[in-house]
Amino acid sequence: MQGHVGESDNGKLILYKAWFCPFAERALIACKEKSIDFIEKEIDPYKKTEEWLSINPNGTVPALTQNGKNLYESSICVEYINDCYNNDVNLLPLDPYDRAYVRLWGDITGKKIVPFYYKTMKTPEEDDKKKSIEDLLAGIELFSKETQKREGPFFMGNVFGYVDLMLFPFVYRCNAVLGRYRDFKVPKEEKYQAYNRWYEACLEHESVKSILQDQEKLFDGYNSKYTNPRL
Ligand SMILES: N[C@@H](CCC(=O)N[C@@H](CS)C(=O)NCC(=O)O)C(=O)O
Repeated sequence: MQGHVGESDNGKLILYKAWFCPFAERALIACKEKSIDFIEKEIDPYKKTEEWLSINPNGTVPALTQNGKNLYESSICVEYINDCYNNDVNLLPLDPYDRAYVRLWGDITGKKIVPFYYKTMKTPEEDDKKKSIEDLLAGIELFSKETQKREGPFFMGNVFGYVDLMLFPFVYRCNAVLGRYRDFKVPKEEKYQAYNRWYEACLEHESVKSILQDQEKLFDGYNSKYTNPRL
């Protein structure tokens, strides 16, 4: 269900998102995984209205409201959604070590992959571009090596969860945007094998499929923002 800022929630969770935002997709996938009846509010996070800033003082999506209380930051929203709803589906493992381990890898991929997606997209210099693609691939290789430790196809094995949803929206954009904008491609080499298998499995996973943006639409969005696609 789509709604507008300020609409009453009747106890339902309201998720503020923007169609182009991979951080918001983390929370959106969590809602779908948990089969929640929630309200989606599409907003422009860059318009810092008083009303929007009263929900999230940082003015970033995702943010959520439930029963008049607000939360923001994608990882916090995901954990809240996981803790509040449907205990039959656990996005984070129940075992304390495993729970800490997935948080650790959410953090590692957030530092070793996510920033290099943005850097590769934004950098105009040829040398910097080459270096940031190398850094991005090094992060993906690290993730691949760790994923390979289990049977797969997902990060923790057979069950889709926290690390998968924290990372996938960004690497999907690596293909959609960097693939065309920066000639970026993850090679079909042994060291990326677990990653490539993981990517295909996520792409076919129901909750992910239900929220994926069209790659052309994403590319057009970024293309108009960074006007020369071949910089
Ligand atoms: N650390 C935040 C980052 C969220 C974020 O940067 N979202 C972008 C859209 S993709 C945004 O809302 N930008 C608005 C702004 O920076 O003013 C999170 O994990 O939720």
